[in-house]
Amino acid sequence: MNRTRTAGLVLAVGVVLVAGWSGAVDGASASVAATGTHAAAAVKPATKGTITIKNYDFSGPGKNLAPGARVTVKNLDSVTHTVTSGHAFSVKVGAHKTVSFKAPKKAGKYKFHCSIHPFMTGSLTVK
Ligand SMILES: [Cu+2]
Repeated sequence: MNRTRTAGLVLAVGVVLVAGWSGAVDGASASVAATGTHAAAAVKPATKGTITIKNYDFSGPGKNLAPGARVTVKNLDSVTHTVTSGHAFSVKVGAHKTVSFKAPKKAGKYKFHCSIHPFMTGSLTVK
């Protein structure tokens, strides 16, 4: 009887190990949600990001930025644009030019727009 119980335990440990290899490090009891949390924690805020301007439209940075991260702005248009977020940051980018600025040090979501073409909007998140 003892032998059967031991065999069962070994089997259970084996299942835990297999679960560990598939990413659920907390063992067999780890839920799908816990795996998701682990995946999110693995994505660290980036120390640099890029905002691309094309056809009067912002794209990027597309990921969370670390405080003070270097943000590169590429303007592919033939006109000047700005990347402006109130007092947090504002840079002017000439036609076909690339500039960079430092993301704010304070965590938060910063909406920005082009002060020349206010319909152009985007956002970046500092985490
Ligand atoms: Cu513009």
